[in-house]
Amino acid sequence: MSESERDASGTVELDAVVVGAGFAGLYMLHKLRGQGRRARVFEAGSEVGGTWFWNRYPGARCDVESMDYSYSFSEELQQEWRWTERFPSQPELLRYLNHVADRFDLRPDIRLGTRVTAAAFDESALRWQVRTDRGDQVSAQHLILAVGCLSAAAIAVPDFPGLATFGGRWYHTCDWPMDDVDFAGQRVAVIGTGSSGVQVIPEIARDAAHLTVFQRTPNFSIPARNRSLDDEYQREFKKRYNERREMLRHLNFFLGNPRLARQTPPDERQAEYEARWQAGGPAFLGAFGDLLVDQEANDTAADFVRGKIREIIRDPEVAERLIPHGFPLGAKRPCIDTDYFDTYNRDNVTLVDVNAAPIEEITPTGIRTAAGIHELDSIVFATGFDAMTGAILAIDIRGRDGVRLRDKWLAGPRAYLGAATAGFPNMFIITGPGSPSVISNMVVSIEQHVDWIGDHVEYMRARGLQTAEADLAAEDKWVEQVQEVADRTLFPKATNSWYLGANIPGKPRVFMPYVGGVGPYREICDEVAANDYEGFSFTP
Ligand code: N01
Repeated sequence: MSESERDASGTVELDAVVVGAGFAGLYMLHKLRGQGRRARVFEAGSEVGGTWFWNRYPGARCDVESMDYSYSFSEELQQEWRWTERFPSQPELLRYLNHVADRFDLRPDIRLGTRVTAAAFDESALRWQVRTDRGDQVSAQHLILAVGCLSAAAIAVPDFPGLATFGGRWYHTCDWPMDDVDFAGQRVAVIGTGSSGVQVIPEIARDAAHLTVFQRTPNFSIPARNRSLDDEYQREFKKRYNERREMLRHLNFFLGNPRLARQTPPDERQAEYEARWQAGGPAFLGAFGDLLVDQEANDTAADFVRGKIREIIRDPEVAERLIPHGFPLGAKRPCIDTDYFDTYNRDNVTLVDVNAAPIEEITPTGIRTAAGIHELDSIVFATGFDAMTGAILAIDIRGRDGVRLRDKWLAGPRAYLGAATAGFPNMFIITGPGSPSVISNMVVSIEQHVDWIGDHVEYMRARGLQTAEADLAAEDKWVEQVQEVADRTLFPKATNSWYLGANIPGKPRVFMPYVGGVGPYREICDEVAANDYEGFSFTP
């Protein structure tokens, strides 16, 4: 930090502190710089990239297509960058984000390897006082949380007795070592069959002597049908890039295909599912407009996928154990895989249903379930995250009257538009709980939030306003609206999903994302802005 930015006490004075240097933090910094603001990003990782820095497990790949899962804010960037595959791998995404950091010269304002530990709103100065684990003391008008919804700061490792005694090595998919891990010749366990488990399982099965998968809830998974992207495809795509981006920005989640499954003759419905299964990817869920709002419609798609699982897996008993039941397709985040179900046809793979044989303890040499012991050399936890709130609450954030955010959110997160919370002036959350976030293309939602927050900050600067604070009434109304919209869908029917915080023992069960679609959400945010940020109070 330059000396000119420090006051007499050694505190650095800034316009904004941004926490996190993933997709959200990098663009937020670029935006603030463009507005002439002095901003610093603090990032706990030793490189930029956020989720794409930490999740370096074998097979880590995004399930949104590369051409769409990328920034649209720079025409030059989107024209220049060349993606190599339909679904981008973690290394490619990390290269992309490093390129963005260099191309826009962002690095001078990013402090890597530095974790923000505390932030307190100083009511006399009307500024945030921010502290890091490396002793930084920073004072900023705005605190912008770009910590991500599924963050390394909030990984979930179940509290199995005996883990500390395990003599082999253990890993979490989101805290993977920087060096390659060699499982050759090893007996390996993977616990968890969500998106991370579904990606890592086929990779480890290929390398290990034996893989045992510990499954609690079988998941729906659609084949990715990943492929390389040729130049011709990209040239054509890029000719209409802006049209495509505009369409993505205004997407209504439930209007992917206006046809309704319930009104479509069964043979045509099957043909539609088959075509989408063959095409691969998350577009399967857009097959019909009623799949996420009508249980009977959903059953037709879910049954189709169940049929596919039975077709792929040779052992009918194993197939039955892998078939999801009890929640609608798409209500828990569906997985997109490469060779996932096929992996269970291998001789070196065993599936353990932990509902039938619960894990009792981890011993020095393996995992003991109610049915016996599994001797192991390595254990991989693909057990997910304290999603959407964990990384925010890992920071000791105190607002007006010293109120801790952790206390305010004790019964679940509350944020106006999912972006600001009453009692915490000038604090913004990029893709926070109550915004479309994880039920959308994250990059589209990040860009929308960053632009909206940037405009909000600029609005305040232009009028000489010191603070902006979400009104409690506006916040309460929004939280209610998020719930109402969710209740019109099948999402809350998956009562054990991380969308509800159900994977974390003791976490309040509140449906966190806004599922009304990024288009309608954008309109609401734009209207709030056009009405002088209705729902916010300002101090001059
Ligand atoms: O985590 P998860 P994830 N004993 O919470 C199981 C994104 N993502 O890291 O379902 C036994 O989905 C748990 O079981 P259950 C994406 O948004 C994207 O896989 O709670 N098992 C579940 O099977 C995704 O949704 C990509 O009953 C236990 C698994 O662990 C999100 O990240 C790739 C257990 C956790 O699944 C999270 O995915 C990867 C216990 N005590 C991630 N505790 C792509 O873009 C938990 N489990 C492709």
